[in-house]
Amino acid sequence: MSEDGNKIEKRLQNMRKFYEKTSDIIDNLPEAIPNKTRDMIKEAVLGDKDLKNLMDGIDSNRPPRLFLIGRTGVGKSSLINAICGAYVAKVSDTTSCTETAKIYKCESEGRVLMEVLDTRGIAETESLNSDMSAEDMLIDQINEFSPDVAIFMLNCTHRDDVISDVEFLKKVSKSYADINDMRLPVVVVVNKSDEMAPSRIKEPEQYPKNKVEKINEMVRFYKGIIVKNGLKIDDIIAVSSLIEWKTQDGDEIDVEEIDNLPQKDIDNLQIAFDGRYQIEKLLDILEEAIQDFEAQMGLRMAARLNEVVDRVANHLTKIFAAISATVALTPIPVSDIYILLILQAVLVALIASLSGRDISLDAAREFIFGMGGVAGLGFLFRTIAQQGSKFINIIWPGAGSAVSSGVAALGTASIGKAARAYYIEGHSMKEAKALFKKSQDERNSD
Ligand SMILES: Nc1nc2c(ncn2[C@@H]2O[C@H](COP(=O)(O)OP(=O)(O)OP(=O)(O)O)[C@@H](O)[C@H]2O)c(=O)[nH]1
Ligand SMILES: [Mg+2]
Repeated sequence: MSEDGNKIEKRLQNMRKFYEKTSDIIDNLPEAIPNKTRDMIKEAVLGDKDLKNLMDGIDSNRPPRLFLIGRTGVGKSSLINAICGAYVAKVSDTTSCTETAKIYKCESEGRVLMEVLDTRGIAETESLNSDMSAEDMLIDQINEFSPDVAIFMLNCTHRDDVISDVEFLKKVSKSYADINDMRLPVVVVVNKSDEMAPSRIKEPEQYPKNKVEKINEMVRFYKGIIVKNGLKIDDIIAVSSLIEWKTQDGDEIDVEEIDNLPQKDIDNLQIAFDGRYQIEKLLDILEEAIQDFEAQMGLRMAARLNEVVDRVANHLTKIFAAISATVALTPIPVSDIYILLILQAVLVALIASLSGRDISLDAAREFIFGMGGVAGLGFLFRTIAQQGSKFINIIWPGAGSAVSSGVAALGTASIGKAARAYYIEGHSMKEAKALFKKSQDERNSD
């Protein structure tokens, strides 16, 4: 398990190293590439804000500390899984465990993704414990935990009594502000949106209008009470944390049974049905609410780790397709096809770096020729550049004597997709080639 964790860490580090080297790599490209094009590549790759944020996050992040408050069964544990996109293991911290408040670390693939203080709220606390100081004890515990954000969870389908928790959160906020000299960010999450009628419709994209309206009405209802009672919140949002899980063998598993599975199966759980609604939007809200940069990055990494590599590969492909299009804006003569091939080779090398491999531009170029069924002969590359001719049609069908913007972009996008399939998803060369061809054909048939 921790080995996998290290592997991910290593891949991310590798990618970051490659990213940092991008500038040098571009400077060292063959002279045929005009300076203007070099600058364009640099600007597109290094100037991209999303990409830069991701890269920064790799190095400077810590697990965010979330303070969850909500009634039993409202879906606090499910929300953590929904945010992480994985079934996370809870590793209990022995320092602080009372009946109503638990602190634990959430781990996946050997990484601590976040730290959670999980409480059922003051109403349940009081019912369990008539001691008047229960509330103060809980507040002390919260301050000791020092959360980056508080998440107040409510149920979308029945109107809980929220006032006692609102009053409690006001006290927590006040004492947090006194101690930390800053406001405790509070985000209200109205969970189980999928259960709003018609509850049989669980696919978020298919929620009918009346369902969405009823969900929004519930949000307004809760917001009204919270605001009226004077609790300052950062935002309120309705979500569904619904995920159904299956084992690697494809067996669907009831959530209640998961903890009885062998650890190996738990580590390898996959999503059988994804009913998550507005979780991405919640993530944006949480990222905004959290003030500490490293915790913000930690949340981003926790939530998006599984998708990070894929997202970056997609992103790079888009960036390079756009550059190819710009390069070919004035249809480029066949002799300049060389520039496009180099651009694509850089893209392939970057994508390969995401898989943990360092490949040379030569190897990347061979991969590109492999897509066209051309043997990996180095001299062909130059021959193509010099002679144009029939080879061009293998890489950019219908290119003729010049490459248009659209054709260049498509060629690069298709190469990116194939490289992702081969280097990241571990498909065979043959499968990558089929994907490349399919991507090319889709456009040609438009
Ligand atoms: N349909 C639906 N079910 C959900 C959702 N979120 C959670 N559940 C289910 O609700 C039940 C309780 O969820 P948990 O995540 O365990 O709730 P909890 O708040 O952690 O509960 P405690 O740990 O007991 O305080 C489980 O059966 C979940 O599968 C949701 O958004 N939609
Ligand atoms: Mg729970």
